[in-house]
Amino acid sequence: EPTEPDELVVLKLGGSVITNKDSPETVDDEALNSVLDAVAAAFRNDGARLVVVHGGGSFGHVHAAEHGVSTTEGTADAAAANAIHSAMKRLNGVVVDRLQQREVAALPVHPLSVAARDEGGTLSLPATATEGLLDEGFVPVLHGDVIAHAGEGVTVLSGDEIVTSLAESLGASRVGLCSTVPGVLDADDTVIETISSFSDVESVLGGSESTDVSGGMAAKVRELLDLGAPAQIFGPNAVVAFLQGENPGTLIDGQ
Ligand code: IP8
Repeated sequence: EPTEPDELVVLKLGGSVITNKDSPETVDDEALNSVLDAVAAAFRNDGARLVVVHGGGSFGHVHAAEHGVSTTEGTADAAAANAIHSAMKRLNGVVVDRLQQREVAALPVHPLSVAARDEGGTLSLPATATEGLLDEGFVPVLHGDVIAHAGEGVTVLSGDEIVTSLAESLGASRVGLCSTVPGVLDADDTVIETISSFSDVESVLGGSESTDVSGGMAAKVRELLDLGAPAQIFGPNAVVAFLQGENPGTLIDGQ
């Protein structure tokens, strides 16, 4: 059935979907345009609430690697931090502009300006700005970024962490992750339809817990199982289906 007007949907566009990973700071125009066409076609500005989050791809990750910055390894070098942040803002600008060209009321929200981690790495991402924009009928577009990290300078905040945090704080009804793969794949490369506990997929994804939150499907599935909302992982061709309330790809629902 179609998305209810008061539903809040969080949609993440994977960095490797919308950029060309092999070439620094290159948008994959065809892929990005087709995903944004799908958002514009399926999203109704009339009361439906949508938050878009995107990853870094060949923008943030190239600069983060160059300066040795990750979700756990920080830098106190302001120029390095700004190189990563500026690259992400350039990608974010492209996404926001192209959504506006498609009559979607998109506006940027930059995590560096609002979020931080404590000494233990626990994230605080106040949703005030995002929620205020939603209430005014805008579509907030957030991005992976660098943020203050107590004792570390800045560290990387991944798009997946933003999705999990905002889904909880805003009480999202549904979460969608648009990835380069059509879902979570089993040993025969068949899309797994539903995952309701990690033991369902432990043999396929491996049991070891990844320490890098932005690395690996196993860590992603674990995080999504803990969410209060159902999540879907699907490929670029399934954005319309997801926004129309269908369950493409893999449904991850631990509740
Ligand atoms: O691509 C990280 O976001 P991700 C973005 O969602 C940066 O892991 C700054 C490298």
